[in-house]
Amino acid sequence: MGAAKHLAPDLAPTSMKVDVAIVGAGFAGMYMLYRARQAGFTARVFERGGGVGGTWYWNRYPGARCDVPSLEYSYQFSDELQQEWEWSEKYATQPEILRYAEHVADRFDLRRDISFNTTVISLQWHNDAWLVTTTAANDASPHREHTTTARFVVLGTGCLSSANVPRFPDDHLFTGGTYHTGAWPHEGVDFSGRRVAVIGTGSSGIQSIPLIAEQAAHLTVMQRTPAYSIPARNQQLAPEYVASIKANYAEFRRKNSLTRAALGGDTPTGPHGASEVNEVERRAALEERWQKGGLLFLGAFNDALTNPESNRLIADFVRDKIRSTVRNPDTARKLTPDDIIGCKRLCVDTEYYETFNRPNVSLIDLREQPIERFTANGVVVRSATGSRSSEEHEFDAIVFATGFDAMTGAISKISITGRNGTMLRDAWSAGPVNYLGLSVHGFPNLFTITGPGSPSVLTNMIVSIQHHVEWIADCITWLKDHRMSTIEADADAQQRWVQHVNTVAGMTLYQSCSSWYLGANVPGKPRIFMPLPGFPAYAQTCADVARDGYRGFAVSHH
Ligand code: NA7
Repeated sequence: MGAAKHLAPDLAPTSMKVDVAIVGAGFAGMYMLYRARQAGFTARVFERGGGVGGTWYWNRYPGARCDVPSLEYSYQFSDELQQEWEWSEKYATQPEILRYAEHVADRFDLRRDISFNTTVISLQWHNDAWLVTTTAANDASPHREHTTTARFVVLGTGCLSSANVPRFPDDHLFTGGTYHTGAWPHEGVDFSGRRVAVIGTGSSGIQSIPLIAEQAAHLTVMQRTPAYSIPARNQQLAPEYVASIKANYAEFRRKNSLTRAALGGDTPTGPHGASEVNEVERRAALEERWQKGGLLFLGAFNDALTNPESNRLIADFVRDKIRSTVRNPDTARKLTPDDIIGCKRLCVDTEYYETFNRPNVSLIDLREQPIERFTANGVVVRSATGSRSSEEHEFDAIVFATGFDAMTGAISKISITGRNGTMLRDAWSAGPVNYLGLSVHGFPNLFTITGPGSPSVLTNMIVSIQHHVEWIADCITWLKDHRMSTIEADADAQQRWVQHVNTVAGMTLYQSCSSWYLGANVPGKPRIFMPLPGFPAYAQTCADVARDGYRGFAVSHH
């Protein structure tokens, strides 16, 4: 206080006190606010963006759409909400999901406890509370910082919210427009008549490429690794189907949450391994899933991600589909993946492979023709001929569909200092160690929603979010009821949990490729498999831990 008195009024920190500080107003932060209030806590949400929605606030690129069916990708905590909201399509578009998030914010009067355009820059554990330091983008002085004191901090920072923008030699020279799919201009981008490059062919590239191709004069796709993509078979939702789900929504949700990925309970994983059946049966099962469309394609057999031979048979089916769709054999060859299917997240598309049959679309395989440098007018890549020569491709705009510093990126942007001055970035220097994906030793009363070490991105995110928020709300209520002041993961329990996640991931084929699940897409990031496969077993463990008086946690009295 003494020091603050002498600062110019503009620089004086302002102070607020709440029970729970929540970082992020995406689906996680919004529901955490709702539950904290319901449990009688005061809470404040800090959100970098100008509105609610998180991922769906930022990812406004053409074609942005959820790859989990709308009737599942929605909250289930309020029956009135799930009954009254009308989804229009099997897979909702980004604008529709954003409208839903805004509807939830209004319906439950959430906005009054959310500070928008506000970035959390540091969290410091001090005198048994967290000091939350924030800056607000719309303050008169950009240096003005605010401090909030909170007993608990919940990070709802999102798994895919920190953009990965790779650097290339001379990239500052390019004079055309550059865009990252995860930070798309709100006013949209008109590509009509323009020569456009898209770098990256993960989900964001695969969703945007067909739509950009329809608009642009020419589209050049720059691909480092070909992805496996399954047709979405998106469609308007039939009112009778919606009515049949809504008539028994609770049962629909229950069935979904009993599956490994907490989705698709109506389309259970097949009872056999892909190598246990003959070729005719295998092709029939895969064709049926291909026609149905979507992520559940991989569930045709029960060993897609555990048996390399089965995985190869399934991958061969998709490789054949690519070759029979793409007319130019050289383009088809470049688009055909040769690694484990499902190792990187499967993509879901509408007319992706077909787009390469358009005369205004070309493909550069960056493994054969790496990017050498940017110029004022475009990008120089090595020539296809195999000689040492280079070729320049001119563009008016370059789209980076290059993904995210996943799962830990947004957390590591905040300077977090726990007990005894321990920095989270030091505790996580060899990878994001934690207990249950919810708590880190040395960081009392700090929770992560869908943190590394929990099923998160391997599941329907909203189910995982809802599960974590409810667990955290129950935990802090229990602390209050038992007059406890702090809770923190034990070092031993954390160690065992990290081993458990490694063991479970090690039983799968997930570790065989350079995916963002492993942190392998960001240069210098420690490689550790971050999500934990298997939602039902995980949810059971979390319930058991709570029932046993928060086994594996240290709790302290007032
Ligand atoms: P992804 O899935 O991480 O895809 C990023 C793409 O960008 C992928 O094809 C990468 O190739 C490519 N990439 C990344 N860095 C580079 C560099 N330096 N040069 C060339 N190409 C590069 O991100 P998305 O946004 O598409 O999807 C993220 C998730 O959102 C998705 O899984 C869904 O859950 C929704 P790579 O494969 O690394 O060789």
